[in-house]
Amino acid sequence: MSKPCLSIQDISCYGQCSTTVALPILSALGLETAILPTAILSTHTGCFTGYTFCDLKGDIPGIIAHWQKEGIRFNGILTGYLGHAQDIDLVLKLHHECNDGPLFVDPAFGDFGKLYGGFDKKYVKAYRALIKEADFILPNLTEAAFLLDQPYNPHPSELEINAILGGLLRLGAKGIILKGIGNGANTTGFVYLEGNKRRGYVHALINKEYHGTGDVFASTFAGCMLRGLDPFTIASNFVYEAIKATLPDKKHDYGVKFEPLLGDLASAVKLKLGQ
Ligand code: PXL
Repeated sequence: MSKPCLSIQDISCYGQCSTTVALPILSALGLETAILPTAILSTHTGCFTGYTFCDLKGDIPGIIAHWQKEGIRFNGILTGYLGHAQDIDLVLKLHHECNDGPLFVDPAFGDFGKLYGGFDKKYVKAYRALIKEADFILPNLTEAAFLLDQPYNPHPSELEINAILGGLLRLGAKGIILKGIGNGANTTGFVYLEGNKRRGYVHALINKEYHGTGDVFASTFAGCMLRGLDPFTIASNFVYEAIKATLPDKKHDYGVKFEPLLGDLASAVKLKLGQ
């Protein structure tokens, strides 16, 4: 029985984020996928109002029990937006009992100094258990600030970045990809820390915010890692190109147009395999 990569996050039926982003990206990278939807929303919560929210947490224990009965296992787990603090224990159960690969955790609970609608400090507190178990965490500066229970600073100095990384290490994080860090006013990027490896990745800042870019980044990162491709360069270039491809459509700001670029991911895999 083959072992798919399991994506655990909500289904936002409309809005180019979470599951509808993760599946095409992982598939373009040639990975078999499985999903565990934590909730179904009519849209994401970012720039829509009046969305529906169907909490699926009651179904998850039965799904896990059935998978275990069937002997289903995974070669990696990617988590994004979870609807509920209880989902965290269920993710950990799946990781401990059914996963033979890395656990990638994109906290996906806030941005621009604020928690997304529906999340509170209790959720953040519970989330620390997941940070401790993850092989890779991909927080932005907002999520890092909440995890460390400290004020949000959108432009931290080098010293402050080191303090954030140190704080996340103390929470038990292993590989940290801290997003939203540039090198001067006109760039953005991320810092990666694992053991004594520390690298910064920057690219030109495009001055327009889109929802779902974190999800595109996390899926590409996890998929490339599982395929043995360079996840750092490929994931940051992919997000950058997707934003660039979206800019001409002024009415499209709820997500990014990554779909025309999926062929590039498939080509990267082919090149790696020498086909
Ligand atoms: O893109 C992250 C995300 C995922 N899922 C839902 C969201 C958001 C961000 O707003 O609302 C439901």
